[in-house]
Amino acid sequence: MAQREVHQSGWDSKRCVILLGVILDCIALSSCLTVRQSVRLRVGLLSEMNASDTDELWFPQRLDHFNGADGRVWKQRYFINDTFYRSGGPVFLMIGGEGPANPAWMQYGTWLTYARMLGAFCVMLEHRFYGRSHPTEDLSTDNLRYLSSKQALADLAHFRTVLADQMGFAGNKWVAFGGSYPGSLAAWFRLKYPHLVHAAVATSAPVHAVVNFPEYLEVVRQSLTTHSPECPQLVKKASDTLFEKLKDPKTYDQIAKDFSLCEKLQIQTHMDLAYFLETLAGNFMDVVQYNKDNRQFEGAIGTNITIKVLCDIMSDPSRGEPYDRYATIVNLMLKTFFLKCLNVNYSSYIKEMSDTAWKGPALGGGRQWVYQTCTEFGFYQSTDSPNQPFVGFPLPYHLQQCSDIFGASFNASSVADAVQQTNEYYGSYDIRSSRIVFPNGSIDPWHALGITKDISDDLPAVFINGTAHCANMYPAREEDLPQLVFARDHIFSLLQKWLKQ
Ligand SMILES: *[C@@H]1O[C@H](CO)[C@@H](O)[C@H](O)[C@H]1NC(C)=O
Ligand SMILES: *[C@@H]1O[C@H](CO)[C@@H](O)[C@H](O)[C@H]1NC(C)=O
Ligand SMILES: *[C@@H]1O[C@H](CO)[C@@H](O)[C@H](O)[C@H]1NC(C)=O
Ligand SMILES: *[C@@H]1O[C@H](CO)[C@@H](O)[C@H](O)[C@H]1NC(C)=O
Ligand SMILES: *[C@@H]1O[C@H](CO)[C@@H](O)[C@H](O)[C@H]1NC(C)=O
Ligand SMILES: *[C@@H]1O[C@H](CO)[C@@H](O)[C@H](O)[C@H]1NC(C)=O
Ligand SMILES: CC(=O)N[C@H]1CO[C@H](CO)[C@@H](O)[C@@H]1O
Repeated sequence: MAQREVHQSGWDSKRCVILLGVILDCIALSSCLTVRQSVRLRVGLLSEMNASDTDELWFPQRLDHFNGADGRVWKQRYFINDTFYRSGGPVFLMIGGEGPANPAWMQYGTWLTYARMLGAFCVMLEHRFYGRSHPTEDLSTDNLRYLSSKQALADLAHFRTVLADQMGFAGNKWVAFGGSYPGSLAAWFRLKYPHLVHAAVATSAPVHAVVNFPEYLEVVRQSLTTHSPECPQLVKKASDTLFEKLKDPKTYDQIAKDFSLCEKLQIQTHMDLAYFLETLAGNFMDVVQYNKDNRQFEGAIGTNITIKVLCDIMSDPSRGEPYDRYATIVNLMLKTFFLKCLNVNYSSYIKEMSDTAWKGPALGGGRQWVYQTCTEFGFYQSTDSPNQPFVGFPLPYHLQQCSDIFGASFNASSVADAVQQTNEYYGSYDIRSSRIVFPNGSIDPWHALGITKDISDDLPAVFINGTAHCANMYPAREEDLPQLVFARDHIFSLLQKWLKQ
């Protein structure tokens, strides 16, 4: 969910070739942080530049699974690792999400530990429209009609069926894995295609679609209090002070200097204002969402910036007023991500998001993911709750982006209808299935839309006190919290039990 990040406009850098995006995904690769509106999506380029030792393979898929008269096909990317496979063992299917599928997951990650112990064959399928899986010649709004979770599940079903035939895995038990949006897909794959998948591990999965998601920032506040009760209060003071200053254009030159903006600050519309404020809040959103996650193997940078680092700065009186400390954090993030300056130009953001070329900013998946939020999920992380420290990016700001990027027919009412339809189709929290486990981390803002209580013995939640987004999927390390170690072991014992059923 995730997704934050990225955006070329937000962060001007040579290193961050991609950007723009929102973050959600746990298995995409993040090479730099950016900031975005709705959801945070993880994006990465390193996977494109350094595709690792795992070979790319290609699978033919139909463009439209729901129209038998449309015979158009395209090629979907996937990866396999058969190192641990023992005859008759299970097949583990890692589901790709809203960013390029990162082949590093074919070599690292807790699922491979499980695979070693259970003799599993491992395969990862990239999500249509992300990474190198290009169903259409470009990303025009018209072509994006073939981008949806339903089509993605149908891709998985067809892939699973054909691969099972070709490789002799029809009698083996298949297990779906995914984190964040792909975690939801893992649960939904089991739900909608129970004959094809025996069990699922749906990590940090937001199963409830919702237009307005103010709870995200409430959890950010709560997670900052794990440092100290003052931390979110100081953040609030800083963002309130900035908001006041922004009422007077005479302050703009100083603000541009304090926050190392790339251009003169110009606030002509409420969208410009909201975009600037959201970009700054995004630092906190990203850091909280991935706090201490063991992501270096993916090529992630800045993983040493944690809640503690940000809150230590916010609480340090030697760094001036809270407003100055807030600016210090922006400068720290710029330095960490090798960026010269902060770009907060809303029009240039919209321009990038409107680029329909595969080679453009869309490489990271930002345009595609925003399309999915506008047509399926919402998930808009607004400041509409009073119980959170940020100000200035309410729901209408997020909805306006759907129209600004995709056209006037993508508006508040179409998004509301789409979100309702998603919940009708998948059942939201009311999942009727079996053998799905739902791990959730208390620090992760996405848990607010996840399954956090056992639905039944066969649909258990696994609560991990003190961890962030998808922590249980990353490789184990020495300093892991005992409850994280326990959660990994517990998920393993569930898999062991379910594979005997
Ligand atoms: C991938 O990156 C690693 C470390 O950054 C480097 O050692 C390796 O040579 C790169 N591989 C390719 C194929 O570029
Ligand atoms: C499969 O995983 C093992 C264990 O991490 C790794 O050593 C091996 O290189 C991987 N193979 C491929 C083809 O990715
Ligand atoms: C994070 O790591 C980078 C690279 O190792 C280092 O330059 C930087 O000082 C570290 N930042 C913090 C806050 O620890
Ligand atoms: C913002 O970007 C737009 C389009 O890229 C450009 O025309 C405009 O001059 C920029 N605004 C500022 C303040 O630089
Ligand atoms: C919103 O979009 C729908 C089509 O998606 C259209 O029928 C409706 O008129 C639009 N509403 C407004 C206020 O533009
Ligand atoms: C989570 O851990 C914190 C601190 O370690 C503790 O205060 C809190 O009670 C725990 N919460 C739950 C639900 O176990
Ligand atoms: C933060 C949060 O919502 N955690 C929940 C995760 O799931 C467990 C059930 O296993 C709940 O008790 C937690 O409250």
